[in-house]
Amino acid sequence: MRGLISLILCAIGASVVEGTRVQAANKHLSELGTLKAKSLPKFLTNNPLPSGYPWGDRTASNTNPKDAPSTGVTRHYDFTISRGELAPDGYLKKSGILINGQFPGPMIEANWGDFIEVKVTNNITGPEEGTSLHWHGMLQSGTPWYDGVPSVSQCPIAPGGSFTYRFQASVYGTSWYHSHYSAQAAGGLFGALVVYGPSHVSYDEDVGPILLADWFHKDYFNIVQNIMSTNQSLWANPSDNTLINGRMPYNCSLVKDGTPCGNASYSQFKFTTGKTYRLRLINSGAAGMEYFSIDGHQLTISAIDLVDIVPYNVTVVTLGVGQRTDVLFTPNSNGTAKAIWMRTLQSGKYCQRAANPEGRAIILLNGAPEGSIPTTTAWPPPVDDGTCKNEPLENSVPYYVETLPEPSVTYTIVINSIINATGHQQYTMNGYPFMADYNDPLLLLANEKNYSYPYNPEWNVINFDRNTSMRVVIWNNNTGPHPMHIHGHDMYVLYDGNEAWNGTIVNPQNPQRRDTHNLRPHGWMVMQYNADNPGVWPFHCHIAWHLSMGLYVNLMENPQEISQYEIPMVMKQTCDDWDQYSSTHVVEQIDSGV
Ligand SMILES: *[C@@H]1O[C@H](CO)[C@@H](O)[C@H](O)[C@H]1NC(C)=O
Ligand SMILES: *[C@@H]1O[C@H](CO)[C@@H](O)[C@H](O)[C@H]1NC(C)=O
Ligand SMILES: *[C@@H]1O[C@H](CO)[C@@H](O)[C@H](O)[C@H]1NC(C)=O
Ligand SMILES: *[C@@H]1O[C@H](CO)[C@@H](O)[C@H](O)[C@H]1NC(C)=O
Ligand SMILES: *[C@@H]1O[C@H](CO)[C@@H](O)[C@H](O)[C@H]1NC(C)=O
Ligand SMILES: *[C@@H]1O[C@H](CO)[C@@H](O)[C@H](O)[C@H]1NC(C)=O
Ligand SMILES: *[C@@H]1O[C@H](CO)[C@@H](O)[C@H](O)[C@H]1NC(C)=O
Ligand SMILES: *[C@@H]1O[C@H](CO)[C@@H](O)[C@H](O)[C@H]1NC(C)=O
Ligand SMILES: *[C@@H]1O[C@H](CO)[C@@H](O)[C@H](O)[C@H]1NC(C)=O
Ligand SMILES: *[C@@H]1O[C@H](CO)[C@@H](O)[C@H](O)[C@H]1NC(C)=O
Ligand SMILES: *[C@@H]1O[C@H](CO)[C@@H](O)[C@H](O)[C@H]1NC(C)=O
Ligand SMILES: [Cu+2]
Repeated sequence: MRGLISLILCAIGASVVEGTRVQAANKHLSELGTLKAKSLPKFLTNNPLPSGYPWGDRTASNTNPKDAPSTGVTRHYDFTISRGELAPDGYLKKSGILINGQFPGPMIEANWGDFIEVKVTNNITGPEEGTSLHWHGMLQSGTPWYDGVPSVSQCPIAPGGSFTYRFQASVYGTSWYHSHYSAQAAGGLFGALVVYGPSHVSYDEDVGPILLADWFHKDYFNIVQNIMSTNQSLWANPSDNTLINGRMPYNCSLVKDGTPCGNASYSQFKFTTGKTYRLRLINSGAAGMEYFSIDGHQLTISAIDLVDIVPYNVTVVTLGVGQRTDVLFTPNSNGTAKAIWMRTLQSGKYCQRAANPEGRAIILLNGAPEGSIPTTTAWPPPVDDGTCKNEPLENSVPYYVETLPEPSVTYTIVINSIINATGHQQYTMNGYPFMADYNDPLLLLANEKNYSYPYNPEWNVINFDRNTSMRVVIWNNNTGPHPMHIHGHDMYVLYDGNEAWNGTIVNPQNPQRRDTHNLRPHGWMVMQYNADNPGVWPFHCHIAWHLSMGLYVNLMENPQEISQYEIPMVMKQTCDDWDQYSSTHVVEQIDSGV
């Protein structure tokens, strides 16, 4: 009897301690998704220019969004990257990767044309890892070495080291940044990046970023180890939950191993009927496609990636990993609902592997009290036709018209998934999986006029040399969907389908442009981009695990001009530091490295 009582007391004691630990871990969550989160301004006001806007009299229609003004302003950020305990859904995950002790990482804000300068300090310990940050969608014209891809534009930032990125916010809209070192982003190493610019639509309030992401209870390193192992029963790694702005209570009755669970909350938003809100949707996940919707309301798409779109309505917005969509949302007063569900659903046979595919957040209408739980009904989910397709190209018309040039070369890439001779699964692009060499960044080699790599085909370089506009036909010869992302450019998307391309371009007078597009399982896409940015530019699938398995090529552009760049000394210093570190420590490169 005494034994039983002390057992009960002991269990109560433990649960209080564990509850406190969950709460402590939750202190790392950012204010995003809480009622404390501030709505965003139309622009940052500490440098108003005479005409009233930081970008002068440029508008969304009279100026190419890539012709940025020179504002002379630099926005400074100081990031320290560390491990930390994280339980955004209440399930106490052992270790995440945080920026300044925060998850998701701090939002970066700038006006169109400003420079963004971020000092990044690598404080990842227990165990140590290299790192680097990529600024998704930023063009890096004239600064390709600050693109943040280890083995391509830089050596990793060694443990204990710092590195300062400095680049222009030369396009405007909604984006994000994330680690490009192995799958660290899946450990939480990402945040929103917003560039204010002219608007072609009107709205009352900018709600700011809404990050949609799958969430894994296992450490990212563990998952990559499983995926890269030869044990096939470890290859499927379903996500455990789906977060909106880093929050979504886990169903704790699913916990079977005694892990502390609880004390998590939904993200909440306070809206008023009749007002129009701008929501900046970002799929910051590792693998799962997201279908975003708000019960009972249509949403008006106004931008896709960093490109303004002629507005059109949808009920469900499709976002592959890495993709963004800005939508306008006007709560209506139909019915009596005081609270509405916002939802993001990972769905579709090939588009996700999710144990809990639906993330939800609460919209409180017209002053409804905190804690109100909606009872609204979801839109019917998208029909699972197995394609994981984006919004139809036909519907997505860029607001600023850009004429498609004649391509100077048409190049075909075939994607295959294979099991190699040692029993590992890999993805190949034209026959080869990518494998990074952290110590020898391709851009720095090209700067030394070393731009043919016959000795190492796994660096997967396609040298487009002096071509002026490159058309690339991609055939996906496997059952995986692949959100294909290009660095340093946006791409015209000319075709997206289940059948081989017959040469017909969708909206040939003004094709859709974006930086990430979903390639369908067993499907085709055709993209084209202009040689306006000499460099070595990654083109890859944004699904973390596919990238780990090598689904990646480097597009080399104007190598002669790369050799003319005066690359800052800090790039060589960072490699010297990494060489020093890697010659005295074991660097466990368990995947492609990016
Ligand atoms: C929340 O945390 C407190 C300790 O701060 C604990 O007593 C309580 O049981 C926790 N609730 C849940 C649902 O885990
Ligand atoms: C560095 O990481 C350690 C361990 O995670 C942490 O205790 C410490 O606060 C971090 N330092 C900074 C400056 O963030
Ligand atoms: C493969 O993984 C499964 C699941 O963890 C495990 O039960 C099995 O022992 C492993 N097989 C080998 C050969 O390691
Ligand atoms: C939570 O999981 C349990 C066990 O599978 C299930 O019975 C229950 O319906 C789930 N609750 C919710 C709200 O999904
Ligand atoms: C709300 O009312 C408007 C105008 O009557 C209608 O167009 C819209 O479809 C309604 N929405 C819902 C969710 O019923
Ligand atoms: C699009 O949705 C908005 C907001 O719900 C609505 O006001 C507008 O009438 C819709 N437009 C069309 C063409 O359906
Ligand atoms: C198979 O792939 C793994 C993982 O990328 C790699 O380490 C291994 O060397 C490859 N084996 C062969 C024979 O290429
Ligand atoms: C190019 O760089 C690679 C990797 O450092 C090196 O092995 C090769 O010798 C270099 N080629 C030339 C021509 O310098
Ligand atoms: C264009 O790219 C192709 C494919 O890499 C290459 O063979 C060709 O030489 C390039 N043409 C020019 C003008 O650089
Ligand atoms: C497509 O995949 C099949 C096997 O799934 C393979 O036999 C065929 O060679 C592949 N085609 C190309 C062009 O790689
Ligand atoms: C080519 O494909 C498009 C769809 O992408 C179709 O509408 C058109 O009819 C096809 N043209 C021919 C000649 O097959
Ligand atoms: Cu993929």
